[in-house]
Amino acid sequence: MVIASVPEKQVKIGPTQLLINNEWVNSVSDRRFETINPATGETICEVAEADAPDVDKAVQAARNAFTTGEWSKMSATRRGELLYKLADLIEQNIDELARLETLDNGKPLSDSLNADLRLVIACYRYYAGWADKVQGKTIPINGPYFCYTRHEPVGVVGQIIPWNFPLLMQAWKLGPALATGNTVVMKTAEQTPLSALRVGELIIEAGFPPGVVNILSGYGPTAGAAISHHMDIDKVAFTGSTEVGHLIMEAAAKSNLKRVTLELGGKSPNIVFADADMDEAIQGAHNALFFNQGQCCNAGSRLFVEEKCYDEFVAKSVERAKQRVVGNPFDSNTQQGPQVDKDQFDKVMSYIESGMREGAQMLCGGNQVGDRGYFIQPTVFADVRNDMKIAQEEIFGPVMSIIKFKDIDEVIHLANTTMYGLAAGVWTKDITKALAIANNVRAGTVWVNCYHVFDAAAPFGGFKQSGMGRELGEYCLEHYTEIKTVTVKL
Ligand code: TXE
Repeated sequence: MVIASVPEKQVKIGPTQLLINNEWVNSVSDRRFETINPATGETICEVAEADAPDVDKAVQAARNAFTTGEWSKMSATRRGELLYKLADLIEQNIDELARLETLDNGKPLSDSLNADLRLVIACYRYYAGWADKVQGKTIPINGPYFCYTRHEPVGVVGQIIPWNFPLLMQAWKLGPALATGNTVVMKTAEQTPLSALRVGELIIEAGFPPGVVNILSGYGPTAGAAISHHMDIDKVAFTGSTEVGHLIMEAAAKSNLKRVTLELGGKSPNIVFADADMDEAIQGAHNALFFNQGQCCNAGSRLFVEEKCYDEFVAKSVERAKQRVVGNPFDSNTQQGPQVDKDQFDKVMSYIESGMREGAQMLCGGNQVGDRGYFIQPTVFADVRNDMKIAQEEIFGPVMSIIKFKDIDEVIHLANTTMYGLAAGVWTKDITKALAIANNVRAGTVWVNCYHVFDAAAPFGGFKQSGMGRELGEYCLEHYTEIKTVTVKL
């Protein structure tokens, strides 16, 4: 493990104000807050801080665009063209956006470029293609009537996104909302406001009319809560913690019954049988947990390993974790950057202490790397029990928890003993075992002999307290449309 020094890189900082009605404005209060480089702990710049009055302004702009503006009159084909244009502009600025993402979030530049940005561009293109293919049905009802359905946009959509994949979460939310004709008030995460604002500039450049996309930087309990409680927002789409997911639903229930979709936390089982290709399973389990500094809602954070291969698997996984290159996210050989902020760093360190207290065996890692920024050593715990805190709560950091199991019935039971149900993985050469896991584990996604495979066309979302509704794919469109039944007497 190597920690390089963290030289400051020249990264072009884009806009720092709020985007409302295609104009860059200060917040009503004129307040600003700092965004921090997690690799150094130093301030990058200040951005305008939105609160309830700014949300009101943005909602008004979005409502106007929805009901009376150019957007409501625009053809579906043209909406699709604008999304294609946005994807092209992002592609033309891919290096700049990747650098900005790495600066604000801390993820390795190679990941920003090759994972996040590639998926962002593909997502906008995928939904651009859907824009003129969302259609209703004709229904043969009884009597002298002609009956058909229209799939209409829900209206003004509030979107609240997290910091772990800032640009990708923006794309997952904007793509389907805009393809189906909604207008948007988006609040980005307070840790990572910069890249989404730069995309705001590209949205204007692409030619989206005023008010269609409004982007606010700000905090959750203020600007975020103003969105979830707003009486003139028709739907809220949220990605973040399960705790806040509960608050969002409560706010929707107490305000105007706005539609709610939630993509929340996870504690996903990743199951390795002794008949798996061991090298692939070890590398796959390593990526499943450590990718993105462990800050993935779908991380393979409960690693179940069959008794027969347990000792070999643990020893090799520890060796693999020790080789992981932690350091300056702008270095091309870096595999792991810092955690996103001090709060997340402290949270992860407290789970490491909890694992040791509860008697799990820490085989490597456990400490901070270097003395500035929020870097944590890749950490592996073995002999974890499924009822320990580190196996039940979302750590969201580079901490692998390995649990031994005897047979398939036991592992299915253990895998389902969690309040979450976001994703799962299974590694085996036996198709019967693989499908038994796929059918019986209660999770929205199951990966067989792979992990973290995402595609804009494949739906993603959670069972149980991991969320409601699905993002991506055709399935997502239904959450952004209302169905209207029209009956005509003949
Ligand atoms: O999440 P929050 P935090 C999990 C992960 C992480 C933990 C806490 O375990 O360690 O959550 O992270 C906005 N009303 N995930 O504190 O607070 C907030 O401003 C409306 C999993 O960052 O849920 C941000 O924009 N909005 C996850 C967004 O919610 C509110 C990704 C997420 O922040 C709000 C991130 C409120 N009252 C964290 N309070 C995933 N599913 O991928 C906060 N927000």
